Amino acid sequence: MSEWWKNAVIYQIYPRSFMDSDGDGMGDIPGIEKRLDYLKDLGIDIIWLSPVYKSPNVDNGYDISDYRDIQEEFGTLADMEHLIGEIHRRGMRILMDLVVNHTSDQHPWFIEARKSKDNPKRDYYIWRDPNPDGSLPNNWESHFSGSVWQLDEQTGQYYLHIFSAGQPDLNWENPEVREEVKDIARFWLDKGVDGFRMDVINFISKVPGLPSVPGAKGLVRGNMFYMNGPRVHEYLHELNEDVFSKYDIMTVGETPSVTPEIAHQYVDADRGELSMVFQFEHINTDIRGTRWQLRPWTVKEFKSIISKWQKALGDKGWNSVYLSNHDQPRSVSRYGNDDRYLLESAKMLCTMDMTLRGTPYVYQGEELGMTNVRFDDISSYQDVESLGMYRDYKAKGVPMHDIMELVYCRGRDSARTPMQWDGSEYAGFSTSRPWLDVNPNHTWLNAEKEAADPDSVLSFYRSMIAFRKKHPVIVDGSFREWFEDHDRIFAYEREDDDERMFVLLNFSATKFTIIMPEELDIPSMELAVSNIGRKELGGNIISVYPYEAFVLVKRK
Ligand code: ISL
Repeated sequence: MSEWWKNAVIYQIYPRSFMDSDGDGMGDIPGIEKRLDYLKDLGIDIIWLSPVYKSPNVDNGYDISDYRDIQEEFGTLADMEHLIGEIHRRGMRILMDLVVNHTSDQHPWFIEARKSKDNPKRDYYIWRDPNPDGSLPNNWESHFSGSVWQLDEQTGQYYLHIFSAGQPDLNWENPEVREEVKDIARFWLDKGVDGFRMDVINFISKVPGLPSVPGAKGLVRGNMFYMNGPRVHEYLHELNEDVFSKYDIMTVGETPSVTPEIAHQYVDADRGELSMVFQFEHINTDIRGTRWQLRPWTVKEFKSIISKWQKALGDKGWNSVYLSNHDQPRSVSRYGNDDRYLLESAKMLCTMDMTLRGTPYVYQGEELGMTNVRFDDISSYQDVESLGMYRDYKAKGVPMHDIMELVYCRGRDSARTPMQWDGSEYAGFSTSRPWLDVNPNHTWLNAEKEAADPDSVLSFYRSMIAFRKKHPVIVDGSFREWFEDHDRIFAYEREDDDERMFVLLNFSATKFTIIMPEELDIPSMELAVSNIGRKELGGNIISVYPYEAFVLVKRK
């Protein structure tokens, strides 16, 4: 089967924030359809749609109550079928988000399951009696604050929810659950979708007995007992054998806590599991443990992780390349400079994404250089994770100023403010006030303005995506890092039989001079990309400007 996904550029749409077609302040499927030409024009090959299924929206669609139907606010199943057709008509492909570690507590399976201990659906979920002393079954902390256990009054047992109580975990040990998942996958594949992004797919196998984390005081993350668990590969292989391998599709697993060694087990072609995974190591370089525990970020650590993955999943396996998504702060605010060097740094990050080996993902608005938002009051925020932290930290007496800073720099709503199409009141996203307010900077940072400006971030993305497609060395070539010990620049060389490419990225607001090693033979190379409008490099001694990025090429 061809591996079309290796050459592709993928664009993630967060449907509620992309485009509203009916003026209710909520993005929808017909809205997406209206903007398909924008994506085609950008050079996008594949669209990944965050969940659009029926959902009570405890976690914005990541809590699904009907996998075979569409959330009313987003449209109908017929709208979705039409969208799939329109995407294909433009020569693009579509991935759906398959969220099957858990369902919504409003899913008919769970409604049945909680009715009685002997209900036929009971074993679709994970239930435990309280301990004899009345304490919780174990000490695991939910990702969204509090315990992972919720007491179900009717039957007197607890059910497991790694995320919110509205997201009970499915019991994958039950073969009926696995058959249900296969049926859901087939349902969408038969409608023509081209694959899946699989939500926290490495959480599906729990260590038997669900042991408490030893030696911990209070609640702690039980990661080691459910991430990359004992049967996860068996389950994924089964899914692949029975369903995925029968279609010409791609799959990308969301897998927090994987090392390259673990990732190989998910993605190597001979394993028959997934096409690629999202690893988290490079985006965890400014946090410890959970997203709310900050630590200083360094270029050195960040680039060493990226290099490690480039080398490890080069010839065998495959990388995904991404800096942001609907769960992460805006990339330019996090790794670039969203103030004085917004333009330069957004383009620098784009240069990296489009020249690394792996499939690059652009998260909606990243191609405009959209930034984090700072709303004054917590009431402007909607994210279940941020609000959980807010309640917990407030109760613990953390100063309000510190809590809000965490919301600003780490909260997920920064990535979820509506897409900035133009400078009008609701950013051209909607004709009425959106479900989450627009970022006030939409008056000057928006797609309409950028489309008309050859020097904009948007124009740069378009040209870099086209550049990537013209240079197969980016997809197939080897990767060699240069200036490993430099604490501001990330530099690397890509090479195949036809071409040699050198990329230099300045991750700082500092201007400095570097001397290029003779071995690189810089004077023989041609300047192909510059994010600051450079016309030439000069010789081997180069003045590097703040957040500068350039790419040099040489045909062999
Ligand atoms: O620990 C984390 C955040 O504190 C992350 O690892 C998080 O668990 C991970 O990003 C999972 O995200 C996915 O599943 C969630 C959903 O809320 C996210 O939007 C989704 O991307 C539960 O379905």
